[in-house]
Amino acid sequence: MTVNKPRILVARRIFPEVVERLRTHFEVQSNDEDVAWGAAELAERLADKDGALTTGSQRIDAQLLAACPRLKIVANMAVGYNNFDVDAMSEAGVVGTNTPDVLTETTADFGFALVLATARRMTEAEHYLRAGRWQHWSYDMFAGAEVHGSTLGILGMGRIGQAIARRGAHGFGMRVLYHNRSRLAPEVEAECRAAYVSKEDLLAQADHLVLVLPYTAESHHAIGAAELARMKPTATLVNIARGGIVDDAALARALKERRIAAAGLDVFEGEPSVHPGLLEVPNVVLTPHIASATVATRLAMASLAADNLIAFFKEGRALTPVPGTAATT
Ligand code: 8YV
Repeated sequence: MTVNKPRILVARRIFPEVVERLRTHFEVQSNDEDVAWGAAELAERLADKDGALTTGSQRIDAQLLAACPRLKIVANMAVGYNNFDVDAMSEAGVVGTNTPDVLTETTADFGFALVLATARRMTEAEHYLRAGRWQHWSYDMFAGAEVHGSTLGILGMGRIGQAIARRGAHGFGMRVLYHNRSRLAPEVEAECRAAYVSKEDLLAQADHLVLVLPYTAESHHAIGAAELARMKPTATLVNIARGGIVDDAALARALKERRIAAAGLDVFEGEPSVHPGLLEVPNVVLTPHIASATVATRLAMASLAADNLIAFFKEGRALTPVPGTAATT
């Protein structure tokens, strides 16, 4: 008797060795050309599948789930899962998984790199040099803000926020302040050398503010014109969380009018489009959503997503289920 293997859709191009491993367990259809499928095409391709490996750009909602009656699990190759409608997935009995832990330190490295690049005006200075405009030394050429010994503010103190706090406190002698939905246990605060403050105090006191909170209805535009107005005119803002947490139009205005000194952004509202106002101002470092992008970490993320599919279908239990979705078959 031949037993049919579960059918899996790999919705974006990923490491071929991970796809090969999936093929030893499943019947796999993979998006090797990496075409950006729209919602209708994704639904069509998922209609006869039992599981999917997605990235943060495929929306899994009630409409899609209604068209995919066999679907039991969606394994996101991302720690963020704002592309999941968790209630709709739970209603449909579909498990969602994400990739926590494996990207924490790499993403924190990048967050810190953006703090440094933004405060020290590194890309602005490089553009100047490449344009052949460097004629002589001058005392205030690209003079930026101090990082060591300054106050680091962190909004969203999960695993990545804590890893950034440790870098700031232990590596750069910074005073670390944070705000989070819930306050951390005293021993975690002590280890991160981080003090809990209100959001208002965080905005007012941070010299460098880093956003690392998940994107939800509550965190939409958590940083808008009013919040930017509370920040120091010398402060910098770094967003490695999600587009939509910052009101990009308000930020572009604040940067243009120098109401804050500079920003470093890895994520954007409506990405891959970038607000035109952000492209016009010099005092912003812009990167295309690459905070987790080292070869080793991206491989670990893809492997964990694949492991979730394998554990779910072989052992009946996903490894890293998203809270609110069912963990088991
Ligand atoms: C991903 C991310 O590269 O893990 C996340 O939440 O934002 C990034 O690491 C991106 O979401 C693609 O899956």
